[in-house]
Amino acid sequence: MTAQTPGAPIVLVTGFEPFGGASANPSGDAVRTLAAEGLGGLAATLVTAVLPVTFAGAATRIRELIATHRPDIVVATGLAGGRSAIGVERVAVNLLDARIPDNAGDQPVDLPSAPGAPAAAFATVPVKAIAASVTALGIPAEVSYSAGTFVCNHVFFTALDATSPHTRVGFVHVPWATGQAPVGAPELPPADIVRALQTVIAVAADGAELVAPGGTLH
Ligand code: PCA
Repeated sequence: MTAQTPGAPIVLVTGFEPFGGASANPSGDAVRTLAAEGLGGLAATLVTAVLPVTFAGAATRIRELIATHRPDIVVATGLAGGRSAIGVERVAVNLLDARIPDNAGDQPVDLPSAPGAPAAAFATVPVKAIAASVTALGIPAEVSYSAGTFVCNHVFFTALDATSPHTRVGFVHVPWATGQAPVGAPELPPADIVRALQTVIAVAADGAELVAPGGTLH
């Protein structure tokens, strides 16, 4: 879906369909809500898509979306079931190593995401500023240093590979939404996930990074 605002940045936001036997994926749900409700006042041309959880299909689709819409900002999102905080991914690796089959039954092992490309690439959105702004809303958020080696990482790496360095590209993993999580797994209210994504996009559009110590010790 596309909502036009002439002269404003073009923002591509993607989520995913359910996978791994689950009946819901909060990332796809949040992206559908964003398409319906907008970006909370940010002037932008919003393009949204819910991607299939297939290595081949998702990568093809994100390349097509980027070629068609030439976005200034790409924020791809996916579910990280088991995490309790919004995870602002800093690193995409050029590696497919699937612990479970994708929704097409493919299970690539130790293959590149983009043959010939470097081993890894960094997000080009201000990850520390994004995590701080989401945290300031009272929603748990952190910079994450691994988007895994499944379809989310593949889409993240592909989006970085398919765009020029001027494009701001980020990936955000979200926890289960309330009522969806397996027993004992952390959840966030769906409205918080949507609000967090609106903030991610606003801070990505602003572009300024926070200069502050971060990282992890292990
Ligand atoms: N999460 C998976 C794939 C789709 C999704 O929402 C991942 O983290 O790779």
